[in-house]
Amino acid sequence: MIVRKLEDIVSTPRHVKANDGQWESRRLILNDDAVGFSLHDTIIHAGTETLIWYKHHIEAVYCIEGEGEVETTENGNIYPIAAGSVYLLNGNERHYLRAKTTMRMVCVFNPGITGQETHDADGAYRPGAEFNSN
Ligand code: 9YT
Repeated sequence: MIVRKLEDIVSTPRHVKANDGQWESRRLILNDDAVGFSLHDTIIHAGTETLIWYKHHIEAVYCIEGEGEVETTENGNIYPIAAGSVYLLNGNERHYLRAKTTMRMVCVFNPGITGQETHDADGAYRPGAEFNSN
């Protein structure tokens, strides 16, 4: 069994900040824990917009604080998100995430991410270590 505390992750290499400063992600469970997913406690800073496109991962995002919205770019649909809302990117949807207030999200990625990823120019994370093993 593994037990970790958020306070033990803050300001370590498991605490990753977006290149453009929109979010910071505290990565509680990572790919090298070998359980098939990663689990992050993520802060989205108020007033920010992030273009995200996880082409290689499924992500579930459970908002526990704050409010904002997600816009899927293929159709312009807008989904208001507030504490208690979950969204699941089960179609690798390209989307904007906009935080009206500071949002706190519990994020689950399948496959798990390796730990140091920040978004590339498309808003994607590269495929995880499981794709690079041979
Ligand atoms: C909600 C979302 O996707 N935010 C971007 C950061 C990412 N979820 C992460 O690595 O924690």
